[in-house]
Amino acid sequence: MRSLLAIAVAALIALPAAAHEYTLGALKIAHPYSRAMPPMAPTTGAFFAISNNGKTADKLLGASSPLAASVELHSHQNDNGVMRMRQIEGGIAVPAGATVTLAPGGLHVMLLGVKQQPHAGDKFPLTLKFDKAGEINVEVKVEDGGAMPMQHDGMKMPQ
Ligand SMILES: [Cu+2]
Repeated sequence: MRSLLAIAVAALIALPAAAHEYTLGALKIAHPYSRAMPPMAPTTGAFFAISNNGKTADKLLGASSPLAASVELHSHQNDNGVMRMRQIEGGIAVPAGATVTLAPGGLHVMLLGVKQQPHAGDKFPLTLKFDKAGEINVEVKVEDGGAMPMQHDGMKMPQ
């Protein structure tokens, strides 16, 4: 009993230390994370915030990861009450002085054809490609987020 409690407390202490960030030119990429998914799920999402501290607008053009066959930039749109994911054409704009947040239910990086679902506590590499700032490799931390399955191509989100 006592040891179980100790493990639980240790897990709680370990979680908040997860914040991590990266700098690429005028861009700051804060806390890339993902949510643990069921083992057989073919997709997962990656989320982070991009701050542009420069004087020129930039754009997230795309991403890649050895974890997935392909990676797309997606948005969620409310289409007559049904949340649908759409691929964003032309990239995600990051205006000068702005912070753009990718989060579950909104803008996200979608990993398709995931070779092996990572578990909570795992990390996986993700390369982000920006129009002006170039490329950066970040580590995505997988969190236990009560995994809401991310569905694709106009499928209904479970309510
Ligand atoms: Cu998506």
